[in-house]
Amino acid sequence: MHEETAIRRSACPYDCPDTCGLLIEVAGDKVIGVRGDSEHPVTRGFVCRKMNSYERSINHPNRILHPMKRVGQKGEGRFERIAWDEALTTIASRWKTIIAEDGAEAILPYSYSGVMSAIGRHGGIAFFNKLGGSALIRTLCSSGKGAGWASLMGSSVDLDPREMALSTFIIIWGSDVPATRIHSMPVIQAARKRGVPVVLIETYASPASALADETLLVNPGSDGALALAMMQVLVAEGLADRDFLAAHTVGWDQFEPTLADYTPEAVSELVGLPADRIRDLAIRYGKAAAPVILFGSGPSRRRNGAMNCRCVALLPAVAGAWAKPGGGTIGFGSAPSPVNGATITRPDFLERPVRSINVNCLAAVLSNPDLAPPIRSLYVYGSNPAAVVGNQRSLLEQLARDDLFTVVHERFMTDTARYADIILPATFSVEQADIHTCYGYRTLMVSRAAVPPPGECRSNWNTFRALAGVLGLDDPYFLRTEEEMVEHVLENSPALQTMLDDAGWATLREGKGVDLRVEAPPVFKTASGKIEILNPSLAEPLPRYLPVEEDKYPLRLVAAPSAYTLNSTFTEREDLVAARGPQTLRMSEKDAVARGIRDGDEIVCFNELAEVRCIARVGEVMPGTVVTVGVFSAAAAPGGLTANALVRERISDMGEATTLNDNGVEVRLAGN
Ligand SMILES: Nc1nc2c(c(=O)[nH]1)N[C@H]1C(S)=C(S)[C@@H](COP(=O)(O)OP(=O)(O)OC[C@H]3O[C@@H](n4cnc5c(=O)[nH]c(N)nc54)[C@H](O)[C@@H]3O)O[C@H]1N2
Ligand SMILES: Nc1nc2c(c(=O)[nH]1)N[C@H]1C(S)=C(S)[C@@H](COP(=O)(O)OP(=O)(O)OC[C@H]3O[C@@H](n4cnc5c(=O)[nH]c(N)nc54)[C@H](O)[C@@H]3O)O[C@H]1N2
Ligand code: SF4
Ligand SMILES: [Mo]
Repeated sequence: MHEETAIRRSACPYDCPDTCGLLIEVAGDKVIGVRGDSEHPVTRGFVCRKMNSYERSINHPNRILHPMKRVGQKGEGRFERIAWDEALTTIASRWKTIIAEDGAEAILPYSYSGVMSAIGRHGGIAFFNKLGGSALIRTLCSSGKGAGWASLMGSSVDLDPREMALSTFIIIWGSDVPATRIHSMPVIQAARKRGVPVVLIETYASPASALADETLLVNPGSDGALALAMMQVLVAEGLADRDFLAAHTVGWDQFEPTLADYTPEAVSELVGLPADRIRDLAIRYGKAAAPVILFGSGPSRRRNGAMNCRCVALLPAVAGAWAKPGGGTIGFGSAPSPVNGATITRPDFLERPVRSINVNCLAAVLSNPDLAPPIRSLYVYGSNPAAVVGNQRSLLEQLARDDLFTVVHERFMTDTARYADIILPATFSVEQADIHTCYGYRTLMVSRAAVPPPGECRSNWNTFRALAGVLGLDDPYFLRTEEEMVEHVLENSPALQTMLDDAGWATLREGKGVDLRVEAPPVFKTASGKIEILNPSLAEPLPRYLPVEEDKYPLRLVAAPSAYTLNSTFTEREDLVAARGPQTLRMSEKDAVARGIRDGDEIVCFNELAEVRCIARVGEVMPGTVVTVGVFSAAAAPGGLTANALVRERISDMGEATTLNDNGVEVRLAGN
C-alpha cells in the first residue's frame, strides 16, 4: 500500500547566511525527501549537500526521542529513559534548591546557533529573564567583525550577494564560499565568465580558490595591515576618490597622513606578500569601476580582529566604490532584523540586573573558585559547547564534576549531552513553527510544522513553556502555543509593515521566502550620516594596524569551516563524516620538512593547554600557519580532544568575540 505523499514548505534553520527555502516531501508523518524551493528568491531550487539529504538526519536511528537521565559516569554516555514529568520535576526541584541557597544566577543557560529561527533561538531568553538566571553574552562567531564594521559604518547594511551581478572586480576575503555561501557561487562564476577578475585572500588554498583567478596567501591577523597598504597605494597612485571622501566621510583629513606608515614595502613581511603584489592588487582594485569585497568571519576571530575588519571595511570608501552599483562589501552589515526582538526575549521580565557571562569563557567560568555565586547548573540548548568552544580539555573536566547539574536539550548524543544529568529530546525545524530571518540576504520566511514531532520530542519553545509551568512562572506569555507566538511576533513587529507590501505578506503567509525592502548604501546609518573614519567615542579613534603580543609557540592555528558539516551539526551523519575524513592539520611543505613530517603522518599538535592528535596534510598553506577544517566530535577523536582544546579563552579587541583563529601551537610526529 502506498501512503499518500505531499510537499510542504519549510526553511533551513541552520547558521548559514543563505537561509534557504525548502520543499519537504512527506509520506504520512514521515519526511522522505528534501530539496530547495525553486520559488525562493535566493535558493532557486538548490541546497547544499548537507540539506539535500536532510531526511537522513531527521529519521536518524540515533535520534533522541525521549527524556533521559544519566545512569553512568559523566561523559560515558549511558542513559535511561524517563517520563517528561520526572525530567521536569527533577529539574524544578534541583533548581529550587539552588535558587534558595545561591540565587538564580547560579543557573547558566548556554545556547548558541544550533537553531537560528527567531523563537527557537531567542525564546529561552525570556524564560531565563523571568527566572533571573545568569545572562549569556553570545559572541562565539562574528561579533568582532560586527563591532569593526559598526565603528565605521554604524548600522549600515552592505550589498546583497546577488548585486555581484554588477561588480567588475571581486575580492573574496577569508570566506570559504563553496562551503559557507553556496548561493553566491553562481553569481561569482557568472561574473568570471564576463571577465571579472576574482581574487581570494586566504591563509590556505581553501576550496574557494577554485572560484578565483588568483589566491593570495597572507599571514593570519595581518589583514588590517594589507588593507592599510592598499589605501596607501590608492592615495599614492591618485586612485583615492576625493569627491566621495569629501561628501560621505568624516575624519579623512586626520587619517590620510597616517597611511604614510603603511607602504607595501613596510607591511610586506608582516602580511607575507611581496610589495609589488600588494601594489598590483591595490591598483587593480582602485581602477575597477565597481569593486566588491566579499568578507568572511575567519579574519575577525582574533585579538586584533575587529580593528582588522574596520580597516578592510574602509577600502570601498577610499575607492569611492559605494557610489557604484555592484561596488562595496558583502558580509559585514546584515539588514536590521524585521522582527521586534523584545516581543520574544522580554527584557521587561528581568526584575533586577543579572551578571553576564561570555560564551567563549565557559571553562574559565566553571573553574573559577571566586565566582559568586558559582555556576551550579547549566542548561544547554541549541549548542554543543564541549565540541565548539575553546579550552576543551579543561571544559570536559569541569563538565564531569558531580556537583554541576547539567540539563541538555538535544537531538543527538553530542559531546555535551554525554555529560548531562538530564537530556530532553528536541525537535527538528520541520516539526515546528517559526520565523526565519536571514543574515546573508534580506529575506524572510515563516514556517509551519511539516510533520509532527516523533516520540516525545519538544521544540525549544514548548520545553520552556513546560519548564515555566513546573517552576510556577505563570506569566500569560508562556501560555501561547508556538503558532500563537509566531502570530504575536509578526503582529508586534512594526518594521515589517514598512519592509513588506500586501503581495509580500501574501507570499510570506504561503510559507515562501520574500525579499524585504531595506535602505542600503549610499545611505549610511551613522550618527553623522557619513562613514566615520574618525570615531572619537572609541579607545582607538582612527583605524590603524593593531599589533598583538607574539605567541611563544611558532605556528598559528586557524580553524576553517567544512562543506560536509556545519559547526558540530551534521556530525551525527556517518555518510557526511566519512566523506569529510579524519581530523587533519594542513601545513606548508616548509613547516612539514622542518619537522620531518610527511603528508598522511600521525602528528600531535600542542600548546600549553593540550595535545591533540591528527593527521598531517601537506599542501598550499601560508608557511607558519596550520589549518584545521571542520568541527569534530571529541568523543570520537583519538585521544578524546579536538583542535578546540588548543584555543585559549581570550576575547577580541572589540565585540567580546571569540579568538578561535589566534592561537599559537607547535607540531611533532606522533610517538616522538
Ligand atoms: N558547510 C558549512 N557552512 C557553514 C558553516 C560550516 O561550518 N560549514 N558554518 C556557518 C557559520 S556558523 C559561519 S559563522 C559561517 C562562516 O563562513 P565563512 O566566513 O566563510 O567562514 P569562516 O569560518 O569565517 O572562515 C573563512 C576562512 O577564513 C580564513 N581565515 C582565518 N583567519 C584568517 C585571517 O586572519 N585572514 C584571512 N584573510 N583569512 C583568514 C580561514 O582559512 C577560512 O578559510 O559559515 C556558516 N556556514
Ligand atoms: N574548531 C572550530 N570551532 C568552532 C567553529 C569552527 O569552524 N571550528 N565555528 C564556530 C562558530 S562560527 C560557531 S557559530 C559556533 C557554533 O556552535 P554551536 O552553536 O554550538 O553550533 P553547533 O555545533 O552546530 O551545535 C548546535 C547543536 O544544537 C542542536 N540543535 C539544533 N536544533 C536544535 C533545536 O531546535 N533545539 C535544541 N535544543 N537543539 C538544537 C544540534 O543538534 C547541535 O548539537 O562554533 C564555533 N566553533
Ligand atoms: S545550510 Fe545553507 S545552503 Fe544549506 S540549505 Fe541551509 S541555508 Fe541553504
Ligand atoms: Mo558562526
